[in-house]
Amino acid sequence: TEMASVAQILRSRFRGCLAAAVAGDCIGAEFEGRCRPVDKILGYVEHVNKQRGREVEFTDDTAMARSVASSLIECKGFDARDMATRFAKEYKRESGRGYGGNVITVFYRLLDEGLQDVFEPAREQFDGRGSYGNGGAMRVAPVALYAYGNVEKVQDVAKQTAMITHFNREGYNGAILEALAVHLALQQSKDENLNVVKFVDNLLEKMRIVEVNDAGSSQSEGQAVGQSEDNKTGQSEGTEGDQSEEEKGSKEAASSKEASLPDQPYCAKLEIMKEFLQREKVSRQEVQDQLGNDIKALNSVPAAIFSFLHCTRSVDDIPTDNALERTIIYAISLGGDTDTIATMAGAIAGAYYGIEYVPPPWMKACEGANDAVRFADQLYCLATGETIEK
Ligand code: F2R
Ligand code: MG
Ligand code: MG
Ligand code: MG
Repeated sequence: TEMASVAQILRSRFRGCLAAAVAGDCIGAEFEGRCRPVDKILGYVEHVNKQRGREVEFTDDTAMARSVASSLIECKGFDARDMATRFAKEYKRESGRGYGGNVITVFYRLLDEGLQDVFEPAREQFDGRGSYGNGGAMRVAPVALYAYGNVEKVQDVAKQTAMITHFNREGYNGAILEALAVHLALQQSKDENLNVVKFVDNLLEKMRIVEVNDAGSSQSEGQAVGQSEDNKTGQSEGTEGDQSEEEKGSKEAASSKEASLPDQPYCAKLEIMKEFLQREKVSRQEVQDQLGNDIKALNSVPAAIFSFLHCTRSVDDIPTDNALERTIIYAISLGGDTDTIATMAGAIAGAYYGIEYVPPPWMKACEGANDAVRFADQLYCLATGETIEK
């Protein structure tokens, strides 16, 4: 029936999202911190495709995404303490997955059973500024699946899950943006060509509100502030200053057409992205220079979203008809934090194209790809209330 096929398509997209995220991490990890010509990446992909039995291993990106997914599934919702414990225990179990240099000090503190406030270790990172790394964004895809259909919930839970380790506004806002991109990809009809400019406009509309709302905090000056309105954790930092003054400033910022750094850094990058997408040609150098390709959330989430949108069309030096495969190869070809940019681009592309686009040899070669399908099915049941017939 028609209903069944709508459900099947959505389920395929849930699976595609988490499986392509795993593939992006596994394949991208080979190139992390490096910038290699596309030929080398294509050669490596061929090697992965021929892999017999031996797995291409996932890194911290997938390890943490698995904790996000399993926590949401086991708790049937977001429980900060449970998720924090899973992150820390997983790190203790396999500490060699290539974790960020500072986040591991958060894990050690989270293992302390006497810890009262699970957000405290992250808040105290970098003298109270919090981490601006992309660790909150790289693992957020399961949140967009769990909160499917409720954009407020997507944003709120994305922020909370990120804040367990990343209390800096660039860190958690990157997670919100990545989750919104996955959310939006899931909603797009595939009956017509994707309107990539409209896609960015949709993200801009949401991120404008997100960034204006915490631009009033003094966090960019080094003060960790920021809790979502209806958080369950109870603690608040209390923003200083006159509320109405702040609101006035926010309104002015919202109405100004130019997104100005540093108050709306993600909006500024989305504006650049929109300009790139309207052009006939964009060089990798320009993308690296203007959107970034490093370990900061601000310098990797935009690159991932751009990779997805750019690769809805053919790319000269990537000779594949499979747009999901093209997205992951292109994301890796940007260099820098390749596993993380490719995992985030993969999550968005998978949510749009579905599991059918994830090459079967990748499903075989990439460690954890089949687990991802299982997590996706469980999140699908949780999000829709449906049961899956085996
Ligand atoms: N760690 C890596 N890659 C490097 C090593 C890989 C491996 N060992 C190998 O060589 O094969 N990748 C993974 O880390 C990224 C996610 O990191 P996350 O979770 O955000 O970590 P952290 O420690 O919070 O932040 C990362 C670094 O950013 C700098 N930083 C963050 N906030 C800062 C602030 N407020 N002030 C100054 N510096 C700040 C620090 O240097 C942090 O160590 C992903 O790429 C994942 O794949
Ligand atoms: Mg990694
Ligand atoms: Mg991390
Ligand atoms: Mg990385």
